[in-house]
Amino acid sequence: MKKVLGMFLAAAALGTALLTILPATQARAEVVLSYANFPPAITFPCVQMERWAEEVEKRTNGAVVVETYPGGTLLGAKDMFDGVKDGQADIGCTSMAYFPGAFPLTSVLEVPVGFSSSTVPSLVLWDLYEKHNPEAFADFKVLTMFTTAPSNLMATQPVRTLADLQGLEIRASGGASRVLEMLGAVPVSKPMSETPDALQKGLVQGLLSSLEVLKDFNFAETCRYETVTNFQVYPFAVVMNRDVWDSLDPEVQQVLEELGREQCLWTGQYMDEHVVESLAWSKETYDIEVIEWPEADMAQALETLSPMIDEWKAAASEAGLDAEALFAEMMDLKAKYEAEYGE
Ligand code: DTR
Repeated sequence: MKKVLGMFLAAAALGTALLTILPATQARAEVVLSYANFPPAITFPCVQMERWAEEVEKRTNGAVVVETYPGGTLLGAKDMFDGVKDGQADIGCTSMAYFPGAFPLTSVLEVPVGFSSSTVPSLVLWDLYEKHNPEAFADFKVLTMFTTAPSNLMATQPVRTLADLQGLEIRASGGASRVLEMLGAVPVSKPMSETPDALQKGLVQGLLSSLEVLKDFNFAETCRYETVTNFQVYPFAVVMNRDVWDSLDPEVQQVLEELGREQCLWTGQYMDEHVVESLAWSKETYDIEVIEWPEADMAQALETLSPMIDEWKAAASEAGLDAEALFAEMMDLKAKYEAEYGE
């Protein structure tokens, strides 16, 4: 990070008069922040990154410039936390689901409890984070959090019943891998960035994820059969190196603080709209088939998965958390936001 001058508010007050006197480069009192992301630029974690970068530049009147590195060009999914901690990037974005066991509190979002959007679980996650300030993030400044939309099955062959799922090799991560295992499939755990290759090589017959990837990764071409399961969501965190945060001017810090929840909501809403768009595009482009399981199969699947709640509680208790209270809090927040957003 390069920090030259922190008086962006003063610069803003001088406004266009200053800009007309100074050449553009001199008018930009700059802090340059590097922001690493793992999947391709077109995908939602990077779309939200660009939006955040733009907002920060705008709201600091150009005093802070964010250089974005999508596609793992600076850090990959699994190197993200270590890389940001070590200062290889100032900011990084990844899914906590790629780090099983590392985030005992926020992994509650990986339990399938029937979320039906990205907006609601994103807000639930942010509230839980803000209230409990989990120890797992002590080395970082958390800039925002959000989740995907619920996970559905995208497969190269139709999965019309629970029985059809038995023995299928399906790519997932974290809680989603556990879902597959419990339902009799064979989970192949990989971050999203390694999925196109796995599908292409036939190492897996599908994936369990949110449906916007049908379009963004062109998975609809290989996975023509989508089974609606609305299983768990994947929680994401955007973290900043602590020393970098401490070095920022209070005015800049305030801008970033104010963006935390707003960015979470923006991303949830973007994701929800994009899932709808992705399904329509996939239908039109590849004539995909959207499959719903018979009610009895869905009920059986949820029943089979119910021990995941206890598994999460046991792991969270072991980590010293009040698991019962946290789980209840998540469900209360879910109900509150579902009412607020009409779900
Ligand atoms: N569902 C998670 C996270 C995820 C969903 N969409 C994208 C796009 C790009 C990267 C990650 C994700 C997953 O399957 O990994």
